[in-house]
Amino acid sequence: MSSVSRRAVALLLAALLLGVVVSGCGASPMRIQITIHYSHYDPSRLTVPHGVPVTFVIVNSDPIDHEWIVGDAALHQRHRTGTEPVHNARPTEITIPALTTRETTITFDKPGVLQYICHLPKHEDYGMVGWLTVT
Ligand SMILES: [Cu+2]
Repeated sequence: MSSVSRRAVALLLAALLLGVVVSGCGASPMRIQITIHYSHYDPSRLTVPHGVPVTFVIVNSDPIDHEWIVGDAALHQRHRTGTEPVHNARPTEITIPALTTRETTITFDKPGVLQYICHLPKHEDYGMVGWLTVT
């Protein structure tokens, strides 16, 4: 092999490696685990970037069902007065049955401060509230 073609092969390999790295980033969203224990979220404060998919892995370690509903103040006000009894249709509104784990992937379109709250009766009053800062 001439030195020119060897250099061409090296460049090609470098490009392939770079391609793998770049597509690898796109294929696996950022993952954040939130554990629910004694009707509280841990962590209860999170910061995520806007414009990229973020997968939330929500582990319910309690023997009762919970919700994880993320949004702004207006959304939470609607949920306080009641929407659906079980949430599965939107990535931002998840019901996590007792002792199960649910995953949801969300791309936040703009920076802001949101909250995640469980709107089952009395859970918010008990402290089932978290803050999500989107940067
Ligand atoms: Cu709850």
